[in-house]
Amino acid sequence: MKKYSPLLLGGLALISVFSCEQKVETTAQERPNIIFIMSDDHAYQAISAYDNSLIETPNIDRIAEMGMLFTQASVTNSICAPSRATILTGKHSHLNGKIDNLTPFDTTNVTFPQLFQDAGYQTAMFGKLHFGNNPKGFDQFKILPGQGSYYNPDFITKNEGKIQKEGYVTDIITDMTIDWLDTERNKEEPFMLMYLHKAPHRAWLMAERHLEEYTTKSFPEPKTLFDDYSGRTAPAGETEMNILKHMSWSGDNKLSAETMDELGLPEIGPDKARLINMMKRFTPEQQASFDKAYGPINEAFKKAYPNMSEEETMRWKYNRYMQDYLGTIASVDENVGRLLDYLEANDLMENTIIVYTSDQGFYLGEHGWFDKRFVYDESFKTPLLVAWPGKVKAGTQSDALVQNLDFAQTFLDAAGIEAPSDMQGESMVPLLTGQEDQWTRDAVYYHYYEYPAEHMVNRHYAIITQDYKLIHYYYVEDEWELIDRQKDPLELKNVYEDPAYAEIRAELHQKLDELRAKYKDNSELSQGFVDQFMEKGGPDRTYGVDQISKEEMLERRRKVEEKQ
Ligand code: SGN
Ligand code: CA
Repeated sequence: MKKYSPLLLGGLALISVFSCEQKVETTAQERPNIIFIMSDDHAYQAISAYDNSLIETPNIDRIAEMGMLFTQASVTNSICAPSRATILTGKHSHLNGKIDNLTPFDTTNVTFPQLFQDAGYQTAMFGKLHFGNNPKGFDQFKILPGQGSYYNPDFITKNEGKIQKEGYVTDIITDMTIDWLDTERNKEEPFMLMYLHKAPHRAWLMAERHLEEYTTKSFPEPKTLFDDYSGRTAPAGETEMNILKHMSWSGDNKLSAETMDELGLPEIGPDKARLINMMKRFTPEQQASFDKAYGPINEAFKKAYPNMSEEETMRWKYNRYMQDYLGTIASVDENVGRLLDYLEANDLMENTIIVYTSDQGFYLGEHGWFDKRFVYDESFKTPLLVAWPGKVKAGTQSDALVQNLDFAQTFLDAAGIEAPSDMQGESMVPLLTGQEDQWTRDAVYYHYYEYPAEHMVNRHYAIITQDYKLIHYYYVEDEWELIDRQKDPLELKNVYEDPAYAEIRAELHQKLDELRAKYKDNSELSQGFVDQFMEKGGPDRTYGVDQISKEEMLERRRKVEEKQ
């Protein structure tokens, strides 16, 4: 018989006591700290706790090892600032008003950090917010202006105005975060800390120390890299995020203007300017590191390109993309490790909820794409790993349909702070503490608005259950899609018109109507936003890389209106 040490038995007893705990009781003294770690555009396919075929992320994985991994976490609107607004307000985009990256955040919204501050928590935010205005409810913040820069970035700070820091953004944000924990906060009081990375956002500039390793690696391709979009309605094929057609040669794939000229490569968007602008921020040393890594890539491509087929070019661009994208994640993982080490060394693990997530998922070549926006899994879903030692059982997994909409109420619940009644999410605390039976949600709602705009992903809303997605593309299309998530996990086939699905289709339509009513979304509100979009365009504006004129856009819109 195996012998267990008294220490291990003690540990097991503790785990079982915690796992059958009925309710999370929080008193003033034991109010948990919260560390919300969020990166920007981090696909779950690039976290080894989910899938290790692309990269090992041992430090991010530590959070899942200590706690719970969510396999069906998703966002309500797969784009940066709207996701952040939903996280902070606990409301869908149409109610908090931040439907896209273009409209400013309405600062009269109540956000959960304000409620934490009012309740006596210390609050701080470091990194990317992307709101165009400063966050409310923070004792301290140092945020990147807009998208921010990878190298030698500027920060907008609460107390020192605008500052510039030399170095790599992921390292700097971590230094600021650890510094606040170590020297600035009052160690007697609980805290709520938001640690928000810019990486791995486009255009994927990795830290100098990762260049050599990552620019020479090869990565496996997804099954749908050469998707021809034939199984779905028009929007999938009309979008401008195909790696072959829309990923820029210079800004994204790091070919120089000289290489492009020599090969006669046509610019995709403001192509050459992208790389030139990014490099303007480099110190001479940083520039030299980049030249050393990307010089040979340019030379090899110059030789190979004249004999490359379209298929080979797609493969080359995909691998180049993965090298840079994953290279930036290497630094996120290292820095998350630094923070976790700090927490361990300073007895901060015990009463702290640690969340790792992303503002949305990302396509890593699935459907031939980069970017996000669609409700298809890789961008609709987002990574979510939660540790709360003592409260969340280590190494557990949940397949519940949780969303970024739920964070505000989850944190408020865990801290024993009352949530405003108009927040629309649900607390995940029962799921985290082993009371799944209290979680009854069987469907979530999605609504994406940013169109016409970069990448040209049409507006759509959807209901998503464990088994199906029912999607409505509206505005310049009027198309329905039904995806069978169990039979068609790669999401290649629209079965909306298939008679075998007539019953489920009717059921989902009804459920979708109910969800739209529950969350108070209605076409009138969306219509107002649509009109604002068109007004912003101006008479001569064209949209997207493929240059669709405003007239053409209005014509598409008119056709849909006529049909209705
Ligand atoms: C930039 C990127 C886009 C990206 C948006 C939104 N273009 O505009 O590819 O979709 O941000 O991203 S870039 O050429 O400037 O890199 S988000 O994460 O902020 O929503
Ligand atoms: Ca993002």
